[in-house]
Amino acid sequence: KINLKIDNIAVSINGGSTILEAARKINIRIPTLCYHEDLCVAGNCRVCVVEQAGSDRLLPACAMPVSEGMEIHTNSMKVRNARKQIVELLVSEHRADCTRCYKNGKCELQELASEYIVGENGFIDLVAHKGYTIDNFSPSIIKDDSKCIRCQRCVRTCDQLQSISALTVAHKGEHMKISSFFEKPMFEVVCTNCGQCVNRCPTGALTEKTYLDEVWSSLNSERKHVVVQTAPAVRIALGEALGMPAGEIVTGKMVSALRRLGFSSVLDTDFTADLTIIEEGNELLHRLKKVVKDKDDSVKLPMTTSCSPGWVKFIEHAFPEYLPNVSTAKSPQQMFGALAKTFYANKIGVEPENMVSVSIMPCTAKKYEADRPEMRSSGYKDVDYVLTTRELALMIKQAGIDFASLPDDEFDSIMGESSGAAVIFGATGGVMEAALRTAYEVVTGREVPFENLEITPVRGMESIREANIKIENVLPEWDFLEGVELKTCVAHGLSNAKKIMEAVRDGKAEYHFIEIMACPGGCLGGGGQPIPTSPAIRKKRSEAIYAEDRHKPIRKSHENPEVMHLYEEFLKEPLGHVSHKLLHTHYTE
Ligand code: HC1
Repeated sequence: KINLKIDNIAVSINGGSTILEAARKINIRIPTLCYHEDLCVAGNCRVCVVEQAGSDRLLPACAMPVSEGMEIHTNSMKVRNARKQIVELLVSEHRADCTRCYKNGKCELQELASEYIVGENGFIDLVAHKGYTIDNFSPSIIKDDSKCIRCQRCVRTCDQLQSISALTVAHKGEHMKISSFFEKPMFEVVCTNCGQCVNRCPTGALTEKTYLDEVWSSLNSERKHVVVQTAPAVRIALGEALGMPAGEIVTGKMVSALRRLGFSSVLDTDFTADLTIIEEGNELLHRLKKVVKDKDDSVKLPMTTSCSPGWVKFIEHAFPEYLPNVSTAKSPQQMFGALAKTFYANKIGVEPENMVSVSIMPCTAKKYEADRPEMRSSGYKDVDYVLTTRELALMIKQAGIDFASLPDDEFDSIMGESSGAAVIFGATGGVMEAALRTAYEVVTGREVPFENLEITPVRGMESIREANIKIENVLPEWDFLEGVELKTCVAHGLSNAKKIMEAVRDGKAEYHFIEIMACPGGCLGGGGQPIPTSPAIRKKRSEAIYAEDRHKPIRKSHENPEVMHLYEEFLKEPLGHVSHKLLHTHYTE
């Protein structure tokens, strides 16, 4: 342990910790901008400077390790003056038309500018003297260079967490900027639209593309029947953007709010998450049969999940030779969209052209997914508009709804029922766990013992997790699986996905089934979730997801009565003709 004093308060902390970590331990707040808990330290913005007794130098608290006997002052005149100058300089390089900015009120630079009373200052307005670009070609992300303070959180996110490097640093000195390959629009480079950069950008330089106006105008159109679906991970994070603590489950209030906003049918992506398990689980069993029993080498294993659109885009770019390994099952969002404008529209007597399908997602890549040409199997755009959790919170605020005092409501029926297995889709490992709960029962004909329902080896925040499951005592039709050890793997964050795929490619890992989610923590840490999304917040959201599963009366996808009804009445059988038309697709390089 290292002992030091910060603002005359004694603190003891492990060696190797930084001054910032020591200060946080004793609840002293040091402002930061380039620092982010998920990323390696850059120490380039200097907003976190502190003074060390006996030294003339100011030290960056985020980058400076503690040492024995150190005496640090975080609030001396010298520190305050330096910070104020740094913030003034950053503001002078930033197009500070805050009232017209999407991040107004949620911008970290704006908060510091207000804290340090940065009004008129001695620096010239550099933005006014520079050209800048606003790239809004992507269906998911807007990049506005005039708002960028070059902290490089986005660059480190894209490189370290996601292994993409769609965003890089270009030029030097005052010309330095955050750029893309050959300064092309984000839409034309390898960006997966995951939005992790958006979630970490301290200003309005990277924001989601919003479709709020389009959704409001649909809601105000008398001719339109507006159907909304809500992703598993929205219900455990939406409250954060509306003043509630992290980890609060707000499913019922969210449903109430959506009704008050005027959505005609309030339905659940969790319903199609259950459906995905049936379709994708059957696809896995079908592939196992072809490979293990029929020795058909045209069928590929390991099979990977396909519900995370950032992951699908990643594999298209980085490992196109493995596209046949991606499950053909569409994501729950897109299965929902395809069913909404066919099965559901028919059920409620609405012409599909008069239906508007909106989804509320924790994810910016879902906006891109909905725009993909493959996603029009109803004959229309299956999902018209995708809003993030943050955008829904904004709608609720705009409508003047006091969210905390809303009563708990239930989803509408037909496509609103779901199991606990569907809810856990929102956490890394959840799709795998949900699939295993169902596969066990299908293959053995026996119920999963209650004490084994929670498959803990695939849970948690470890970046890559494996679980090998010996298949025993199977039903006669699955005899080729008797004694097979099913090898599964779960990874979250695209840098971990890359490691897994390299291991598979190099013959260093043999799996049957791999779950990959593009975002750290899975969808609960999605790019469209409330900001901030820190490791501690992801943990709380994850606990909430598993609590929601525990409270559900049905915890296995194949026991969802509305899904069973859908098969009886419409789909007839898993992987059948209708499923192939509406619920499956193939991805291309
Ligand atoms: Fe996800 Fe999914 S879990 S991809 O993370 O399979 O976004 O929440 O909606 O589609 O169900 C996201 C979440 C989400 C889909 C489901």
